[in-house]
Amino acid sequence: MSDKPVILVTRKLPEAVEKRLGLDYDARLNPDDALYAKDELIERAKGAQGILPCHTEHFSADVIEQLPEEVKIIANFSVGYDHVDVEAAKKRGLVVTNTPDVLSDATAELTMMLMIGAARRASEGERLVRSREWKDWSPAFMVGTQVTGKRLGILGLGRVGQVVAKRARGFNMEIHYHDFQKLPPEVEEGAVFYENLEDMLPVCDFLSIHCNATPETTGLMNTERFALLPDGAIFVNAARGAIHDDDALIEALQSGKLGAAGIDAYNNEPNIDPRFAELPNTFLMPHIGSATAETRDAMGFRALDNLDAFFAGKEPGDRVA
Ligand code: 8YV
Repeated sequence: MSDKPVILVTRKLPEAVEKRLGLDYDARLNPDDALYAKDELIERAKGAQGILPCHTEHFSADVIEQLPEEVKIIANFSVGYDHVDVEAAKKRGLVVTNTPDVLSDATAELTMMLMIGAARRASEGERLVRSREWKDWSPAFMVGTQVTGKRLGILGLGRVGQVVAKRARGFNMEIHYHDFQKLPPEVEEGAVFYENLEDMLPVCDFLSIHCNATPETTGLMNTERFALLPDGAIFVNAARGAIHDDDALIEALQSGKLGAAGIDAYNNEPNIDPRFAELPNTFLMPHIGSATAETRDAMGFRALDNLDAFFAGKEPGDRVA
């Protein structure tokens, strides 16, 4: 028997990550990438000192309570950790870590794609070409909204939000933001701060969500707040679906209050509200913000750095509980 710590890895990870994992740990891998339901997750955790999960595994208070005693750390392969009940973990003395920084570029890239794809009617255009239904061209054909020079509101100017602001400046966008507090000038780089979200919404030609999903931010974008946006505004969410209320968002898209939406993060993934797919003015991606080969390797290595620190008796760099 090996004396290496046993780590339950819930999903198939990049090859280089699994290779490094195998050097220092007794890794229980998931080569078929099967999705473990609650009971299976708890069962498979027996004898493991650590778990390396993705956001697809839910560590509710109930699951945490039933985890075997020997499990000491949950080293997430994700920056978001809304799938873990952090208070329940703290209560049990479980260490929880995440993978910040390494996915900011990839997620900001996808955000720009959502913004441009929604504004320039990418879904409609692609469908026309692929279905061979494209028959004609005219000056009025597939006219969208210009991104260049518009006002972009960023809800949460954190790691990802800051990279989005930089990329958007490349399109001469004017950056506005709402966060818990005003950030230092070197971070703001000229962005305009709003203490109240409600004061920012009327100036957002585009609104992009980059805050964490917490009880305070859940359902933040509701009917009243969508109504405060300029008519025809474009809504982008590559963070978490929990931040927007599905009914409110769909109604705003149906009524034309919103011109379009670019979405990568939904409520109830992957069984999302079917109305999103029926709307012509949505540009939809399946939660792939961090899905680049470079970033997925970096996320895995970051999770391993956290495990290494923990099992060396040190404080993991990205401890959130
Ligand atoms: C990941 C994400 O794909 O890191 C996050 O919080 O939302 C995604 O980019 C996913 O969470 C991996 O577990």
